[in-house]
Amino acid sequence: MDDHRSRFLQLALRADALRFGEFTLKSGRSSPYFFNAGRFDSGAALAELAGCYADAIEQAGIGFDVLFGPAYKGIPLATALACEFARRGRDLPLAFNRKEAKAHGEGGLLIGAPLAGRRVLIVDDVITAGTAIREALAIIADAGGTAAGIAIALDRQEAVDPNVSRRSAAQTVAIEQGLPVVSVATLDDLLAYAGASPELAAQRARLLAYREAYGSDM
Ligand code: OMP
Repeated sequence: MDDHRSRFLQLALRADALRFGEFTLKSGRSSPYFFNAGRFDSGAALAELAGCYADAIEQAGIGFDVLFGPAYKGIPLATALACEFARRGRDLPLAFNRKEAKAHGEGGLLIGAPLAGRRVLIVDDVITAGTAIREALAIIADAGGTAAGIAIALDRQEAVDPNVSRRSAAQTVAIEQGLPVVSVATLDDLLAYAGASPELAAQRARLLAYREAYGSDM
């Protein structure tokens, strides 16, 4: 497993961002695990997380000009990543959106660097069915930007409708939009990690059953 993948999983478990139990997802599915990026709630945790994202993005070799963090969870992630790239010698423009348009002051839905005419890398937390990512793609198109790729921490590798196709939501977005989707880690990585970790041995069977029911075929 790539170093950034295991570093990320260790960090997520330590920060309690990755939890096991029974959780209802946005899709209505009942999941034995949940990833809550809000638990990366200190400067050190965000800096370490940003290092994992930056490694994954650099490994994928995506060309882009600006980082975009969709509200809300993408905002601190994209911001921390911009700081990490600057630390690595690359000062990138950064933008994010607000969920409700403001009629006063500077107005509008976008904050930060302009997206128009630029190749935009979306930075978000997790992909399940791909709904949040599609919303971000629409915001970028409306602002005159061109999406260059999507970077997420965790790809849950779920099929939108397993009875129709076992293609994951991330694969579907990648094919439909012709965009690279880079994840720091995937459910497969979590399963591999759990397989080698005695503390997670009990969780592995439930994760496997969930993947059997909803997982993609890749
Ligand atoms: P999709 O929009 O279905 O791709 O799901 C992504 C969103 O689901 C995230 O932005 C979260 O709001 C939420 N989510 C998590 O945060 N962590 C998970 O492990 C699973 C979900 C989810 O509801 O699927």
